[in-house]
Parts: sequence; structure tokens; C-alpha cells
Amino acid sequence: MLHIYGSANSRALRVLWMAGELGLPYEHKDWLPRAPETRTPEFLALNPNGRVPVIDDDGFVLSESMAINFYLAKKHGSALYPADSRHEALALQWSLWETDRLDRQIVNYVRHTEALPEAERKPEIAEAAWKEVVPALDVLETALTTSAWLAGPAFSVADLNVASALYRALTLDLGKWPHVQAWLNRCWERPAAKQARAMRER
Ligand SMILES: N[C@@H](CCC(=O)N[C@@H](CS)C(=O)NCC(=O)O)C(=O)O
Repeated sequence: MLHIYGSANSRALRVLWMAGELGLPYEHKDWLPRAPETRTPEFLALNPNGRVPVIDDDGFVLSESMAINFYLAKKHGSALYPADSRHEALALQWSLWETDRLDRQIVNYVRHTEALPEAERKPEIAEAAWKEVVPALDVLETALTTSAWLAGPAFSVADLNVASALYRALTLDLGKWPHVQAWLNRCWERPAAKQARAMRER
């Protein structure tokens, strides 16, 4: 049995989206980041970083959302895992790129402009984050100008990983990046994406 640790209100959102795409049954430990359950010796044995998401798949324990999605897509022989080794490498490239260039930056920007209570927002954090988000979105825009998807001819784990990490961008004005906007909409219109989003926004 697959166990998914982590609330949809965390980076576990990506894993819940992937599980939906694959139609996998799973037991969900719906725990928020830093919840007391993630500070127990049992949880720290699964992930010494104390972070979600983590999966336990019949005793195989894995953390890091991007890696989890590669594992699940490959294990279940999904078309979301690119068959061509170049497309597979591109999927890795984009997932690692997102983790480096956008993942924390977009969260910091949105938290410090709209998500946190006003008194806790720090404009300097938002400004520094935006300075990194803009060139990253420019890079994504260029890539999506010549290709509808990030790694090959169809929606794949690459698109899921990057688009799910851009959940926070769904509320931003992306007018300057029309191809990113159209691609993000295509990704988030998928039934499994809508289902994961509903889990987060319920
Ligand atoms: N690179 C990791 C990041 C995991 C991560 O930072 N998780 C956050 C929630 S989105 C967390 O559990 N934070 C708890 C903490 O900082 O102690 C991944 O993609 O899985």
C-alpha cells in the first residue's frame, strides 16, 4: 500500500496530483508542514529532514517531491514518464531547474505580497524573490514558445512537476508570459490537477 505523508497545502500537492494521474489508491497522512506528527521519532525515521512530502510504498521510503513523482510515474509504466532518454533527461532538467530557480522564490513572493497577514509581510523578501522569479519565468516563456510541453511531445512528469510548483502563480498576473499562462492553464485543467487543487482549497 502506498502511504503519502503531507497535506495538499504543502509540496505534497505535486505527489497527490501525480497519484491522481496514475489512479493510485493510497492512504493519506494529511499533515501540515511542521505539524507535531512530523516531529515524532517515527516520522523523522522516514525523513530526517522533518519535511513533507514523504512516501512509504510497501516499505520503500522516499522524500523529495520531484523524485517521488519520477518514481511513481516510472514504477507504474505511465506515459507521463518519457520513454525517450532525451525526453527523460529534459524532464529531469526542468524539475531540477524549477527546484533551483523558482520553488522557494515563488512561495516567498506570494507569501510576502498576499498570503501572510499584512503585519508579517516583508517587502524586501518579496522584492528579492521577484527579482529571481522574473528571469525564471522569462526562461520558461522562451521554452514554451517553441514547444507546447517541457519534455517531448506530450504532457509529462516535467510539466506536472513544474506546473504544480507554480500553484502559487495561479493568482498572479502572468500577462507578460502568455505561453507560460496558456501552458499553466492546460496543465491545471487536467482532472487530476483539479482534484488535487480541490484538496488544497477545501
Ligand atoms: N525539496 C523538498 C522540500 C520539502 C519542503 O520544504 N517541505 C515543506 C512543506 S512544503 C516542509 O515540510 N517544511 C517543514 C519545515 O520546514 O520544517 C521537496 O520538494 O519535497
